[in-house]
Amino acid sequence: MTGTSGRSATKTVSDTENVADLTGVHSERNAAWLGICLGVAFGICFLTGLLSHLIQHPPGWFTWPARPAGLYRVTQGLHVATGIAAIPLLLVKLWTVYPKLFHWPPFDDAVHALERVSLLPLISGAIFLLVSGTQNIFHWYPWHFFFPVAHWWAAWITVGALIVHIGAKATQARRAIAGPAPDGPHPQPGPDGSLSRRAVLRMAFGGAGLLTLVTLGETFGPLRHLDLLSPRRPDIGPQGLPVNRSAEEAGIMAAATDPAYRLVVEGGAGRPLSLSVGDLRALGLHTAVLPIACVEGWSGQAVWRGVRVRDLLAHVGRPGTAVQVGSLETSGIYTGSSLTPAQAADPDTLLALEVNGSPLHIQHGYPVRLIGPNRPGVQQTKWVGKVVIQ
Ligand SMILES: Nc1nc2c(c(=O)[nH]1)N[C@H]1C(S)=C(S)[C@@H](COP(=O)(O)O)O[C@H]1N2
Ligand SMILES: [Mo]
Repeated sequence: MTGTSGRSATKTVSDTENVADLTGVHSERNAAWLGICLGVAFGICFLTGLLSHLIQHPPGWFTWPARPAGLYRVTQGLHVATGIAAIPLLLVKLWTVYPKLFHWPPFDDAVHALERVSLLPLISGAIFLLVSGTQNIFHWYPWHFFFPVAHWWAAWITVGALIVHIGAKATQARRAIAGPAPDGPHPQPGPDGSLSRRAVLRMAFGGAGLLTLVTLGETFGPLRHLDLLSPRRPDIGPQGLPVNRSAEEAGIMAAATDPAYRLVVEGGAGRPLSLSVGDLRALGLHTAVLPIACVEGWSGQAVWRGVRVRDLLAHVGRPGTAVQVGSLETSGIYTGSSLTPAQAADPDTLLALEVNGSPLHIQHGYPVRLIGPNRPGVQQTKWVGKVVIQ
């Protein structure tokens, strides 16, 4: 942070501690603005991620409503979009402040020491979250840890360190952005050709904007033709929907295409039932327009047609209860999901037999898949083999 201030040629290193360095590549004014934007991005990312975790692992006090139908699509879309936008912001912020990391002496007092130590979990945690999140979107797992657990704990560590950092830097940041820009409305490059303060900011926000533009189409329909970087486009795949996990990978091919397929319904008022697809159709089909919203941030809307779960519950004499749904896929982490009483009672929660006007493609869960409003994609169980009434 030396030598870039236009204040005085005789300025010394210790001098800069008191007077904010406001111009040039390492400007404190930039550091403050980037910090504020990163704080907002990480804040949204943290809260939406926490929400997604609670929905998938609900503690006793938490219930996630079935409505509005597209809410999870929005919160998880925001989670991934803010994470992606944070990548260029973080890179430029680190570039802006890195000379400070070599500041000597390393700290002035105990509070300053705490602030400096908290940079380690802050920077490494933030990098880990953005890298592992991006890898997860691309299904690239070069590591040997379980992504959701590692991402979850890293988020708490990073946010803890971020709170310490904000507490320590708030006053300095406020001072750095107060008043008009010190380098005027048209800042020039430095005498050595280095970028102006404004050019550095443009690079950060331009990068964030561009990355958002070429990935947000994975969930936001009007931008789908610009969706160049994200791995899924919401309208590409069999029956106009993307496929994350194929029938071959799930190992259900034989069971799902067996003409003797029966849906087993346990826990009703009478004996367990065994329903053919024809028996299911006889219960009456209903149509619902619902998105599949994956934790990875992509989502796709479709017209589903199937038996209402609540009609099935009424049929077996157990209306208003919670339901567990099991897949023909019996190993791994996608073997089923549960419905709260409110979700099971929703008129749009279906055991779907058709999508977009034809019977389900094997890749979309033939012969029966669960689809319901406001559920994470991972809970929209494909190849349903069993319904257990709780
Ligand atoms: N049985 C089973 N159901 C499943 C999955 C799976 O792997 N196996 N994937 C889930 C996930 S993560 C999502 S996002 C949705 C949509 O995935 P798809 O595009 O593979 O259909 O289905 C869900 N249902
Ligand atoms: Mo998913």
